[in-house]
Amino acid sequence: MEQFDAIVVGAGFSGLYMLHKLREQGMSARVYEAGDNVGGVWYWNRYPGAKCDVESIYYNYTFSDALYKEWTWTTRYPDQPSILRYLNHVADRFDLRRDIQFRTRVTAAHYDEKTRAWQVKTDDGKTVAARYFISGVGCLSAANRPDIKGLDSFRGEVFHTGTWPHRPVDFTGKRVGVIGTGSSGIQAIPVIAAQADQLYVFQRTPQYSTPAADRPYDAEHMREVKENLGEIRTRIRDSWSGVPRSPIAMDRSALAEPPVQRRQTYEAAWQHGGWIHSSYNDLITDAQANETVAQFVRDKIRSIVKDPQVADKLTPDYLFGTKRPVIDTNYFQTYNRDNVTLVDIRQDPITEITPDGVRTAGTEYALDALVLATGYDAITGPLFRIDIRGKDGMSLQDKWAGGKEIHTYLGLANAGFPNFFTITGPQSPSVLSNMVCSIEQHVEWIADCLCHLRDEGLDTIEATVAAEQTWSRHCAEVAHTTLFPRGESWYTGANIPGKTMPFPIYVAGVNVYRGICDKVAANGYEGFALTRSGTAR
Ligand code: N01
Repeated sequence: MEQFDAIVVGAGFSGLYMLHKLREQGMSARVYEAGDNVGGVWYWNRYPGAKCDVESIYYNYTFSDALYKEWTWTTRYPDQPSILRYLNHVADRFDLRRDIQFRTRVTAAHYDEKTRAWQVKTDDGKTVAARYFISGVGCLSAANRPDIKGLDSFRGEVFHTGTWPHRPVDFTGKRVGVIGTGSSGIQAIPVIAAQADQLYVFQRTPQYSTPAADRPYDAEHMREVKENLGEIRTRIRDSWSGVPRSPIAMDRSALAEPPVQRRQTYEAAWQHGGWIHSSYNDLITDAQANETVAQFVRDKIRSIVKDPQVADKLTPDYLFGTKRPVIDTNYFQTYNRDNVTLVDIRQDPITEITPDGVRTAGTEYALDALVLATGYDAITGPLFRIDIRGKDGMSLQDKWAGGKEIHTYLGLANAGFPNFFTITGPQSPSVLSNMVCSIEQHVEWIADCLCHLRDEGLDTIEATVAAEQTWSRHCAEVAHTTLFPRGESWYTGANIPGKTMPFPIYVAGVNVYRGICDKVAANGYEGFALTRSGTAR
């Protein structure tokens, strides 16, 4: 059986950097990647209009000055092709491909207590052994294909935004249906509408969305940015979300300002583009403050969408930001087009998909193509696709009661699963942060930890049950100081029938979180049991 120091799953932002760090430390590693190239979610998410909603200059690695200087982003928000080009460049620049096995899915990883190694099985029928098993599967890589009666009977083409084909898809002259109005649907809908003959949008829940105001970066700005990586890195790391916040009013409560001034603030943020919820410091902690921004966006929707009945259907009534907010390019304007129809499936539910289209309780919509923008079995989904078993054959799925309970230490490690690390795992800042910032922090922490184990001649590291309980409790307590747990969203599995999980994200901020992780390491990996040749210390 082949043996490695570490096996890493996934060749996205996490897996690529993890491999680079392991190699730097002289460790042997193999990365398994299901796709036939690097990129992770950015390899699969090729749907029309796919873009990141974190600004380009922040949504990239900051570990290498040379890499940062040699890559030039051309627009404020990076589109999918640019991000994929960037990750391919990273893979080539650091010669990473030779340790990545593509077109291979990890199916199982079992910890063998006798050898203190992980046995990792892949779908090519092989098993390899490694001392460390590291997940870089991401939080949004298990596509949610909805269980709608008759879906397989549809005669036209069916696409999922998260597994878009690698060939060009042309909707010209076609009648297209889109199910789902999350980030993916909201990005794809305006682009598909401009191409298709007719577009029918099947909306279950309306969304708060604000303009991205994407624009080209000018050359002088990019020159300055490249010269100031040190400062940018510090600002990213010192921020709450891994994105330096806009300076607009964020040191104040929304309720501390008179309504006229508050609206001016929101208007300025709307015109500037991007995340409006950083306009004040309490929009996500105080329901009354939250209502001020929610109402502002509702008014905007009503002012953009000409048909008041359509505007009503597009207007959300829940707490702003508790479902992942979206930034868009001409989303609400798209409903003013003659070839776009909004179907509110809460009022007129989909009863089945027929060979010819979508049937709702009231109408039948004839379609040539159907786009499922129905999101993901998020956060636990990608991990549960692998049969991960720790000590005594305990599976991660059983340990977390299928996702109904989540217990981790720092979102990085699990009691009962020695030498297993989850990059951006549940109960870390993950999806409520700039993922690349959080990935870099986790990868660097793990790499330092593995060096420590090697230097000290230690075999295993395992979170203690007590540390895990304390962390999970702390995570929940912090979450409940915010409005996040009050929303119905994929954060808690509300989008998947039968799935409910406790709020799985650590929301004290990437700055606070980094400090905690660093302190744990500085205190000799407090909260972990470290063992050497059968002895615990
Ligand atoms: O998925 P979603 P997504 N019948 O879960 C609906 C990141 N991302 O792929 O809200 C009918 O948000 C569902 O309805 P409801 C980002 O973190 C980032 O759009 O559950 N409808 C919802 O409208 C994002 O949040 C970027 O009631 C069904 C939609 O489908 C995350 O990925 C771009 C249904 C799914 O929305 C996921 O976004 C893209 C059913 N059976 C994604 N099942 C950027 O960086 C689900 N829906 C910009």
